[in-house]
Amino acid sequence: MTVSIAKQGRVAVVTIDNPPVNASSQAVRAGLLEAVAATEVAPDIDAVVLACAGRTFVAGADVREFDLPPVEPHLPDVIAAIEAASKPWVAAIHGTALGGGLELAMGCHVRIADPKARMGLPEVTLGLVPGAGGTVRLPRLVEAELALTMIAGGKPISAKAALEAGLIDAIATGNLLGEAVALANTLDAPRRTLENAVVGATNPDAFDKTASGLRRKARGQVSIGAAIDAVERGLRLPAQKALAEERATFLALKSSDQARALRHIFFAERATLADPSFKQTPRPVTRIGVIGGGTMGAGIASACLMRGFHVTLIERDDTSLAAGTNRVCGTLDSSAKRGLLPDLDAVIARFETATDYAALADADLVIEAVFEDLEVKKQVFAQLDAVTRPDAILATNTSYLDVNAIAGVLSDPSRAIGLHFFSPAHIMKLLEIVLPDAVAEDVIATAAKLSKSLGKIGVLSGVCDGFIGNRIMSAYRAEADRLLIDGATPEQVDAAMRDYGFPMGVFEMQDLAGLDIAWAMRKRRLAEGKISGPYIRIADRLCEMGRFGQKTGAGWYDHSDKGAQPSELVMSIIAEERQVMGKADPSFPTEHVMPRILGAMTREAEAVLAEGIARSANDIDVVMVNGYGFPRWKGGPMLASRAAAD
Ligand code: 3H9
Repeated sequence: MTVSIAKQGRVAVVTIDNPPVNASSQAVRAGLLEAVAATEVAPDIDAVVLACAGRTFVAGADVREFDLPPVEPHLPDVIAAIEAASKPWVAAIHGTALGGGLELAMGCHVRIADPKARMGLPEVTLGLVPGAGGTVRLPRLVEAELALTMIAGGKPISAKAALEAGLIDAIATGNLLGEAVALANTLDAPRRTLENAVVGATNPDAFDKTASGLRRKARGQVSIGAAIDAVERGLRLPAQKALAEERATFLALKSSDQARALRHIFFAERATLADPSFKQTPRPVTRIGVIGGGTMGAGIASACLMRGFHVTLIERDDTSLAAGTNRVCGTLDSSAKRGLLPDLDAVIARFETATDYAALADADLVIEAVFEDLEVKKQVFAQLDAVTRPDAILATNTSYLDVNAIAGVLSDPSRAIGLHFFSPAHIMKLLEIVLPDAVAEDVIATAAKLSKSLGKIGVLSGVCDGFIGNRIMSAYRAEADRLLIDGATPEQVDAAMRDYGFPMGVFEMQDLAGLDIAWAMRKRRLAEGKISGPYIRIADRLCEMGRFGQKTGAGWYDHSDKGAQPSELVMSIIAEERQVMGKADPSFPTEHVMPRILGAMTREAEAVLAEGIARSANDIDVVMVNGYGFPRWKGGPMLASRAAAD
């Protein structure tokens, strides 16, 4: 039974059992409505506890139903029936009460939660606003600014924060269900959230500031603005009117392109490693070695430490080791200050450092993050071959180089794999898992499990120059250079990309990341004869002048305390290169920029797919959204190009 009723004394315990996350599907909604009817007329029942089986309270509406015609009963009606019940309902919350799940809990008359429970209204992340009363009931329980950050920011809060804010009434100290039943026994009458006055804003200026900050951050994502408007209506309008308007906004957004795109990414992210052929038993991993304490290595070490692994960081000498150790400790410290690491000492206790590879003798997995040079990486792997256990997995964090060549130096290449992290590695969600020809299946399974343990989204990629993401990025970067030759300016290209929804444009991105890395790559590819077609020298000329971007104060733009400014020098170099290439027209229609950038992206993505480097178009979308700033609400380049073709 999806919804069952049991009796504990004079309390009915209504349990939802709808794995995996107790989504409020049609069967759940119908079952709940029946439970309201049954408990209302049962003479031996005085109160009701609403609980969930399995790992969580209701984690929201069933997102899979959003592409189907709506089927009654609708969630707002179910919640209204619970709220109107004559007997008190107590929500017993464990795991995550999200979206429709939290709305259901707010329709109950009292809420008690497990100390580890989290609660939120993440509908904006799916291109929606809450559609079952969330924007009307939450401001009747908590202060307005908190309601705004939860609804328009989509941020869940802890049980402790929920108790302090007034969202829940109690935190269980032992058995959640037992304490919920005990609480239900003490209640005389329902306490209906909708009958509360709105709590209002403690600090109206802070509310306005948060709202305008969220609108700025939205960058074209419609649901965020709609959520702010809905909260403002929830605060201002009579409850029933605000409920009707919220529902209308929810239904309009549900069928919007942005919501469809966000659902596409939601499910695509969860399917990247679903291939059953990789479900071999993973090798156990507790001890991880990281070679290289630069930005990337230190980030990887921090990411592993923060997720409970024992880490040994290796550097070539004491000075570099001290610098790498400082980087790791700095990251851990700032994470602890933000409340992300409750026990910093325990994390530091799992951190060791050494200059001798012998310290890796008992490592289960070693990730190298040394200088991006094939010979250097091969040497590192040869040294690792000598000191590590024969079953230890050896991973390279290269972002472009040939993982087959690196694996080839091992006596057993089946234990080599690519783990391409994105910087900052302790924050960025994407992990490209690069599969060399000889890799063992249980090594792939181990990498897949590791990515989950690190809280990352792992995507499998074949070996090629740049794997899925960097290869596509190189293609649209080259197109951006062609746009300059055809008359566009860097500011024009960057502004068009920002307007489309990228956090920054391709030239701004290069200035942030440093132009030197791509320069080294281009030199290598030129030497290998891998660059075809007319070669545009603008970026090379900037690098030859030491203009490597923000870190040198100049790149595509001039950088100072005032921020990035267009550079006359760069414009004169562009003009010269235009002449070299026989193009003289220094103007370009802005509306042609994005179709050209997107066209280059999707052409390369199609090639990556056709060559079997990516396993699916969905994986490409996940990579570009999570690693390269492609606007999530456009669903990634493959979905966007399909939508443009329709
Ligand atoms: C909403 O509620 C609208 C209302 O306001 C109004 C209604 C009228 N539906 O993430 P996981 C599946 S909007 C369907 O790997 P975790 C997921 O696809 C909704 N399926 O687990 C996966 O399936 P599979 C607001 C869902 O432990 C499996 O469950 N709610 C849903 O890492 C496990 O998922 C949200 O936005 C769903 N709602 O994390 C919450 N949720 O195994 C969305 C999950 O076949 N969910 N699945 O690949 C989450 O944030 C996480 O899933 C959660 C668990 C934190 C709950």
